[in-house]
Order: sequence, then C-alpha cells, then structure tokens
Amino acid sequence: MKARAAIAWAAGRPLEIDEVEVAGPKAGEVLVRMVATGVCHTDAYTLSGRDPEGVFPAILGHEGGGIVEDIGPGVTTLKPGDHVIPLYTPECGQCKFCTSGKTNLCQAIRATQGRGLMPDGTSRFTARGKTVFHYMGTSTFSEYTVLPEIAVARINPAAPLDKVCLLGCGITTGIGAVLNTAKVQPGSTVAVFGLGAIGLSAVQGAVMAGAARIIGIDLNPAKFELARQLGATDCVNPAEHAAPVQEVIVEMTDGGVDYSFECIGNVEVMRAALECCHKGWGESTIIGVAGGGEEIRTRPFQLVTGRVWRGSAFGGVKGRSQLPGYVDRYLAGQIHVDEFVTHTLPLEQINHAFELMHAGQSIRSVILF
Ligand code: NAD
Ligand code: AHE
Ligand code: ZN
Ligand code: ZN
Repeated sequence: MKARAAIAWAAGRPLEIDEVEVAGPKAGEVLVRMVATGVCHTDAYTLSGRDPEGVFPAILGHEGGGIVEDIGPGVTTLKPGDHVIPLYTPECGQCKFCTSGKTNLCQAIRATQGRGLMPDGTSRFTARGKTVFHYMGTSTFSEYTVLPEIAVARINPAAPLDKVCLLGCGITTGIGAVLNTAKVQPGSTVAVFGLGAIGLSAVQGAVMAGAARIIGIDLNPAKFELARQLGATDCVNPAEHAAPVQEVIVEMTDGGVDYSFECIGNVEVMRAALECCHKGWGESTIIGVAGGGEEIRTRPFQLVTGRVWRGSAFGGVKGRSQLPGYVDRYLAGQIHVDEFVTHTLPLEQINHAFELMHAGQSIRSVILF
C-alpha cells in the first residue's frame, strides 16, 4: 500500500514528505496505521549523524500511537482495530534477557533492529525506487508502519492516541528510570539535569516516589515553570553560578543528593550528575544518549567513596506487559501527559517540530496524521 511518510534521506538534512510503498506484514508482523507520533530528542540525535547505528535513507520516529490495520500469518495476540503503542524495546518473553527478571532489554530482534531492518533482514519500505530503512524497529513518522508482534503493546482504546503516544518513549522513560532503575526512596533528595520531556517525567516520577526535595537543572529557564508545576521544589540554572553545578548542588543539599538523573546526553553533565551525589550512597542514572565516540569520565575515587553510576533504557519498562498499565494510570489521572504536548502539527510540518526542539521552545510536538 501507499502511505505518506517523512523520510530522512541523509544525515543533517531536513526530512522530506514522500509517498512510500509499504509492503504488507509477513509472518509474526502487524501493519499499524499511525494516528499520532511524538518527536523525541533521540530522533534529532540520529538525524544529526552522531548515532553509530544511524542508516539512511530511513523513516525515523519511535513515540507513536496507532491502530492495527492488518496482521501477518501466525499473529495471535493482536487483531485489526486494536489500539497500540510501538515498542523500540520489544518483549518476546522468551529470550535470556526477558526471562532473567533483571532487565527490560529484550534482545530477540536487537541486531536487525540496529541495522534498520525487520527480523527477517529486509525492509518493508520503498520510496523513489530505493529501499528505505526502518528506525528503532518502529518508524512512526509514516502513516503506515510494519512492526514485529513482539514490538507492539495493546492499550486501552479509551486513551487518546494523540496524547498517550508520548508514553511510547519520553514520559515512560523518565518515570521508569526513577521508579524501576533508581528505585528512589520516600523522603529522598533528587536532582534532575535537563528538563525536556524526559527530565520533567523524572520529576513527576520523583513525586510519585515520595521524594522530599526535587532539584531541576536546566540552562533554559523557560523550562522551570512546568518543572515546578510537576513538583520540582528548586530550579537551578548553571549559567547563573560561577561554581561548577555539582558544587552548587552539593552546597544546597548538605553534601549531595541521594539520586540524580542525566536527561540531556552531555558527557560533561553526566560527570556533574555523578559528582553531585552524596558520598557513601548517592546514585546517578544516565538516561541521555551521547554521540558515538563520546566517553564519560570521573575520578574513580568518586565510586570508591560510595557513589554509584547506572543507566536506564525505556525506564526499565517491559513494554508489552507493563506499558498498558502506564496508559491506565494516565487515564486514572495518576500520570501527567497532556501538559507535555506544547505543539500539535501535521506531518507536513514535522521539520518545524525539530526546529522548536532545538530552539528550546517545545516540550513535545505531536504530529497528527
Ligand atoms: P530535550 O531536548 O527536549 O530536553 C533536553 C533539555 O536539556 C533541554 O531543556 C535543554 O535546555 C537542557 N540542556 C541542554 N544542555 C544542558 C546543559 N548543559 N545543562 C543543563 N541543561 C541542559 O530532550 P528529551 O527529548 O527530553 O531527551 C533528553 C535526552 O534523553 C536525549 O539525550 C535523548 O536522546 C535521551 N533519551 C533517552 C532515552 C533512554 O531510554 N535512555 C529515552 C528517551 C530519550
Ligand atoms: N543507536 C544508539 C542507541 C541510543 C540509545 O541508547 N537508545 C536508547 C533509547 S533512546 C529513546 O529515545 C535505548 O533503548 N538503548 C538501548 C538499546 O538497545 O539501544 C547509539 O547511540 O548507538
Ligand atoms: Zn525517545
Ligand atoms: Zn526477549
């Protein structure tokens, strides 16, 4: 079938709206009609050319909400009409990772996904006579996309897809990093570096966890109002201080925070986030994605003296079994999503969504098909 899609023909170039030929779902796959998709900083990261797994031409996008249109042979857990969220972290339930009880990082299809291909090693997209690659196994910047059954979460059809699409990445990632990865304890002091959708969701996760003090840190003070509304007790702009930000936070907190979260993708800030943690027990979780070749640094003494460095992908959430619960908690008024949608745009204006992100003017732009 034919579909409209925003294609990234090359790194560093704006997306182009093209007609794309989408092949039907093969065995174990489903065809999904996208209703809405968010634009995450990771899409911009890959488009920039800094992602070692970035392949072009590709259809980016991984924060979608849609409806199953068709299913391939052997699909048993989904049917046409189901409301779904694509999963860049699938859940096969059977691999060593899924059965470990220790991680959400299912590896059943990770190798082909990282090469922009479906599990059988081929693409379902063609445009201008060329094969177009998938992205993160989801490619939500297309009116129609094909997904492995294990990479699809069926959700409550009462949920507005133009809002809960954001649970497909940003909001779930921030909340999950706090609740699942760091396991923030009630009464804790928390620092969140970067107040985009991920950082603001770490703030709301810290509220859910019962943190007593939540310090939001951003170079853009326009982010502070929503951070406070979601539960940040203090906001810090590093540009307003002569001292390094880790020293500012340590000073503010009588020796450092119990937990910190890096939600930017900047390796210098990752260091600051570790070093603002309290000696003896402070734990820092890296969520931000840094470019290929970049490395984190600190004095090993920081770890010897009890600080802990962790990382989190998709908030440690297992998509098929746990994401539907996040949607239900949104519907029950327990998770903020609507406040994150600062702009809604048609697919034709998707490049404007990237401009708004880079200008610091949006939290999330949602693209409506
Ligand atoms: P965003 O661009 O919306 O927000 C980033 C925020 O960081 C902005 O408010 C910006 O002003 C602020 N910032 C930039 N440099 C700063 C600095 N030096 N000090 C303080 N603040 C600074 O991005 P987002 O969509 O919220 O994504 C954040 C990061 O998380 C990205 O790296 C993205 O790739 C990553 N991410 C990771 C996962 C995961 O599963 N690990 C999931 C989603 C996103
Ligand atoms: N190809 C990238 C990977 C970047 C990365 O870490 N991605 C996160 C999700 S970001 C969503 O906005 C993730 O899930 N990581 C685990 C994984 O298996 O990719 C790079 O930098 O190499
Ligand atoms: Zn994302
Ligand atoms: Zn698995």
